[in-house]
Amino acid sequence: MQRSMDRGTLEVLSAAPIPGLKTVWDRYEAQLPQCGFGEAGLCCRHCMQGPCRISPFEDGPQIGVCGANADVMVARGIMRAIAAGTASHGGHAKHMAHTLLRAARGEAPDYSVADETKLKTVAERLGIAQDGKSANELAEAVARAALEEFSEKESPLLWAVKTVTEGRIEKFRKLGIVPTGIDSSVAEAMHRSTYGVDSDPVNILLGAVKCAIADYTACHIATDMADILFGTPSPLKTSANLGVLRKDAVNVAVHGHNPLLSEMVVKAAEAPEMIEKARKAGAEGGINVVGICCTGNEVMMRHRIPLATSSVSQETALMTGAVDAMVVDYQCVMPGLAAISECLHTTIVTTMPIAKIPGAVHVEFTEEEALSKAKEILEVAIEAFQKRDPSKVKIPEVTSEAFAGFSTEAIVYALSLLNKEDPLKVLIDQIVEGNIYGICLFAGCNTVKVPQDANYLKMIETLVKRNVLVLATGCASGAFARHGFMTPEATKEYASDGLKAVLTAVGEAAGLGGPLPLVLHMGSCVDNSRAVDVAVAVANRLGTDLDKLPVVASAPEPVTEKAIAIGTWAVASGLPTHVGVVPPVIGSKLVTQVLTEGIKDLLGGYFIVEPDPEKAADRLLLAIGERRKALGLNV
Ligand code: BF8
Ligand code: SF4
Repeated sequence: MQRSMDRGTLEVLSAAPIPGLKTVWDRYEAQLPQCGFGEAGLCCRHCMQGPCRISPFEDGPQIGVCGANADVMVARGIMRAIAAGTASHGGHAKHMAHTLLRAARGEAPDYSVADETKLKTVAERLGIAQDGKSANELAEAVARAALEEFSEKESPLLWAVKTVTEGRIEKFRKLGIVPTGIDSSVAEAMHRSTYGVDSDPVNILLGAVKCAIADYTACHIATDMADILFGTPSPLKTSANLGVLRKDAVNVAVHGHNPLLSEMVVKAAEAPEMIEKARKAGAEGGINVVGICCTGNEVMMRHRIPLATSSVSQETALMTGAVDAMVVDYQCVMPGLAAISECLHTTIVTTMPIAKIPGAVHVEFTEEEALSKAKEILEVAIEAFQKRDPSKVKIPEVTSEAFAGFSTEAIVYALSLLNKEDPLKVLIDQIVEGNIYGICLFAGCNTVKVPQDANYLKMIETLVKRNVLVLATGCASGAFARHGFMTPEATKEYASDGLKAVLTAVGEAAGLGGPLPLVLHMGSCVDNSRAVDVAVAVANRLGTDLDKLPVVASAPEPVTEKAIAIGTWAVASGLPTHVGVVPPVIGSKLVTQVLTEGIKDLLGGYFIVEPDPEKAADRLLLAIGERRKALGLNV
């Protein structure tokens, strides 16, 4: 099977400096054929009377030892995946809120409020009084409000109810799925899905959606905290793909998710004494920080740090022989990296007490000593650089220009240049005219099950020909950035006339001297919350709800439990949401029916499961068309 569509990835895979290194693709092939029960969601290990499997054929067992049938097993499996995703985003968000609190109290001196405007906006949204409060006092109040969201409260999660439409909240209330705590929702999902608790599959699915709404809350908190601490992104130009690694510099790849770490690494790499140390070690170009995965997106959109590669191809960065240190925090960091680094000079630096890797150097990162820890990490990188073997360095000469940093605020600002009083009207008018047929948010990962990026590339081509405005986050951003789709040139080349005219008008008003990029980079996976903010603003401006808007979402190459959680809250937000890999639900007709059809009656959103990217794009266009028709717009 073709492994990737990315030239950088393919070049490294075909001509790695050390032959024989095994990657995710080799390990996947070794796993084939994968377990059919697992693929269908028909196995359960929730108790020690198991494992139980349900036969997809009528003559095999149809219930587990305890009596759980296929519907219960599949629904419980999905619920646990969402709980794990929520725990991950929640852990990230909590970490950030704690840091903001410590920064506000002067206990984390390397962090401070970088964006007071955002701080005030968030405080106002939460109803926190601002009179006479200093920035630190306000930050403390906001951080405390965020931390209160984690354990069980007596009231709904503030970040959920204050950031979505009233119509949504009303629907959630009616269904009894308004979460009252992020961590408590995870705990509830685990409780409900353990041996002998909830065995009504529809009730389990509603519980799963409730947990997914808690996940949304966590994502939104993470985005807000990051903006307050590090600034709200605005558009900037950088580059992407493995060609951003440099022969003449100490290459440090930041990989993982939380900008608390990557921000400090970037800052430390700019410190004159660190540059000097790198030069003394023989790296004339100093220190070159590059990003991988979501933390890469975070520093890309705030500091122009180039993006080396994305999740599925993370090992190829090491295989160039040019990465001196890969600095990781948590999530989407493959354990397989260690085996590759052992064959090279690269040091993997783990930094979090909850995420260690045998064979890595562990430098425990603390908020209290953040910058000095980041410098310690760079020392490790400089030391590794001195062991780099130039004969084993093969950096593909592949880079694409990429514009990043289209936060909600940046998008609204750009629109305001065309209509100061009512910026959203610009967008709404274009939707009404059909110059923007609809909006598609691409999110999620790259998977070994699809030639890397293939689904993204096929889908975008069809969508932009039909005037669909494309937003992207996470590894979806990475895919489009690496292929040159986040450029004005791509707009000129691929967008159809209506879309091109809109992107050009806004881009020129924003002083870009040309169109906006074809794909607007909205950030990391937690920043899917930014896309919701845009949609909510449009819905509120129109006095309607999210499930009426011609807005859709797609995760064409999803991998993680986090992606399942996000996909589910996209559906809860009212969006038709495409997934390009069949999730482990097909073992239950009932669960499949509820998630792809039945849920539409309850929440307006629904899943579209379609592995064929061309058909998927057509189905998204149909979903957009259906909504346009209902709004009385031309189809
Ligand atoms: O949170 S898109 S592979 S890196 S899960 Fe992971 Fe998927 Fe990438 Fe970021 Ni998101
Ligand atoms: Fe089997 Fe039920 Fe135990 Fe699951 S919970 S392993 S289905 S007995």
